[in-house]
Amino acid sequence: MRRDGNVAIITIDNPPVNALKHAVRKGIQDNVIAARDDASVEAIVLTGAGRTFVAGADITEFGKPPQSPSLIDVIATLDDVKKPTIAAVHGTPLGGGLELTMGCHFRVAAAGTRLGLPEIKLGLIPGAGGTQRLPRLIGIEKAMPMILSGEPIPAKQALADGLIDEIIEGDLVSGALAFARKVLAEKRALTRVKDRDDKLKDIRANPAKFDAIVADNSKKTRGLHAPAAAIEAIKMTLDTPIDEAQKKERDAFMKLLVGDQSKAQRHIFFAEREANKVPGVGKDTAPREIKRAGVIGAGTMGGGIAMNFVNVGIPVTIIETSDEALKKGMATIEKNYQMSVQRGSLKPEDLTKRMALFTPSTDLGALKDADIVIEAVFENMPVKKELFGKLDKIAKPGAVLATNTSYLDVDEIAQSTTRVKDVVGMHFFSPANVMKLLEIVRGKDTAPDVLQTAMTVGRTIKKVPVVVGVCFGFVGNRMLSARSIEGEKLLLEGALPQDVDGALTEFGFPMGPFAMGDLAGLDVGWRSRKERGVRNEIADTLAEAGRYGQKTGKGFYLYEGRAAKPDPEVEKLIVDASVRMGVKRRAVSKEEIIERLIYPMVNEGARILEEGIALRPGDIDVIWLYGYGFPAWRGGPMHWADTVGLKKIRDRLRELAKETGDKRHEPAALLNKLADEGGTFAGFAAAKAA
Ligand code: T1G
Repeated sequence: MRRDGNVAIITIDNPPVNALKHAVRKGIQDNVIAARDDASVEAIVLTGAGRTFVAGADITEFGKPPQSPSLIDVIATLDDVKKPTIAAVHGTPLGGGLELTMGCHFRVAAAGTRLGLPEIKLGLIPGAGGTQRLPRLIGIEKAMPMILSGEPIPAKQALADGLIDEIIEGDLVSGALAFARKVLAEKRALTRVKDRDDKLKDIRANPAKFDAIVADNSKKTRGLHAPAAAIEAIKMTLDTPIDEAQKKERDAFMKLLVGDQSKAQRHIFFAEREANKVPGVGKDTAPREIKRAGVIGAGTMGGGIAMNFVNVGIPVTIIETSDEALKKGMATIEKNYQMSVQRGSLKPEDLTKRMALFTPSTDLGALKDADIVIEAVFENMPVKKELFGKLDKIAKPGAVLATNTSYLDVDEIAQSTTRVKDVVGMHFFSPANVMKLLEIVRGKDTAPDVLQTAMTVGRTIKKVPVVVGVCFGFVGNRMLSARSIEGEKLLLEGALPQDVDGALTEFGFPMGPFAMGDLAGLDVGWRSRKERGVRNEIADTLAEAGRYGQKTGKGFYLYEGRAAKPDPEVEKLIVDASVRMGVKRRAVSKEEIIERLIYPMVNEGARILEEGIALRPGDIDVIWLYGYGFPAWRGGPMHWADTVGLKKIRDRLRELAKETGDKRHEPAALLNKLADEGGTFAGFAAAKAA
């Protein structure tokens, strides 16, 4: 704390994000009391040093014995200060940080500040008054979407909504001091947020409006506990005195805190940040400068990849083999942007600006100035090697050469150039302009600064980059094929597509494997299997019958528009296949379907860790969350396996291996070891990190 005349300035300084650990809470409490009781202090400014005001409670303290004062105590102390208190915020005041500001009479923010209550993303609800105070400041209609989405709002909107009182241009603390003196000079009323109800009057008179707001805001909450708890808490603003309501809010918060869902989502929070830490690629490894990108291929993947760069203002040279293919590719890109304009998520003038950043060409030579080139051509090794050979002669020295291959050997592709150090895999997921995951495939010769560049580019284009090693299918697709093989076997043994998909969507996936196959197109997998000389009896029989999925109106399902309906023809085809394959059909339970689909994935995940293809179990979890829709509230396959128990999974796999003779089910050595020791993947990760 320091003084500026009659104003006390309390500065929180706990890098990197001023998290509210115990010492910080105590420090605020002690200084607020000191300033409160000092008659020469006429106003108090609370602010934060470093890159942001308080970004929330200290998540690393969760689950540990509570230490006093709690955040609620600190806010209650602020509530009772009878002189103006002003929170001066910048960066990302989030969660408990925003709740702290709502203990003050006024809030001012630096331009560019983003304010929010993201607790829902951690499977929690605001636990220090946020569900009661935010509606009092901005009304329930504005507060509900903020709390249920967890998304922050910009300062301009916060000012318009009444969350903050002023935006400070220039130095924040000087602006806050000027604001404090204005309040003193104008003898402004010191209304505590907890006493505000002007924004609640209307809805208290028409409580039915509450349900309408809930209906508007509670989509995509299937299986989640926190959204319902948040709605219940916000509802108390209609009729429950705030002190009582805050107690109930806290109880609901504590109940979620000890629940599996929040533990899983907190695991993912830290796993995502751990994934940025790659051995041999330190903070001192500078990325190469990327001012212009090149993309080879303007098909579904190439077009989506190129859009990512243009969306963040990086110009792209996009190459196709013919004018016709180029025109088709560019038309698809423009159509995608027009859909965004129609949805209102893109301004028409921005569409024009983005399209202007593309340089379409059929001349590979046009890539000579690109700082990074990403190849997204047909998934065929000879084609890729020939292309990288040509690229090697065209690309400028220091250009990063990346392949978007989904399965193939990045080292072998690199060998077709004279600059193996500059070659890396950048595996995007379809639709590439939407899916957040980016598997960065580290070749045996890939230079550390090339890896750093690929990761930095990944974050710049708003992806979640995860570094993996070279093997067939890398991490995600390798585990996916373990699941797909089981899916096919379950159909032969007695399940139907809707049974398997139903079990996985109930488990929390947005879509099951067979509906996903129909969306991606059954012909894609069929052609690639034919090339590799392998066969999926049922999927290939469907494709041979011209049933490619949604694009032909029938696949595993019959499609009326986008609605999938079970098709008796498919059931007959599956039963015939069982007879043909000599498999006696039987009833298959949901529990068995989940075990058969996910246990082999976990087993493959353990092998992937043994081989060092993935650095950490958490990396695998992040890959499955952002690439394959694994439910966040289950924390990813490896975290989920720990909640089930590795011994249970190992023992079931052993049984399966015995029953089926399928070697793939033989438990991985790491799984065996952890199961025998009563260990967990989390424990394995901690031991490795130590
Ligand atoms: N607690 C502990 N550590 C945190 C943290 C937090 N709240 N936030 C960030 N870190 C660490 C992070 O692990 C990383 O560590 C480093 O800070 C930089 O973070 C009662 C109970 C603020 C937008 O959910 O969203 O308040 O890896 O890499 O990209 O109602 O961090 O370097 O060792 O993410 O610039 C609510 C969480 C908590 C916000 C900055 N708050 N944080 O992003 O940096 S619940 C949140 C973020 C709560 C109350 C409840 C982001 C950020 P390391 P970073 P960034």
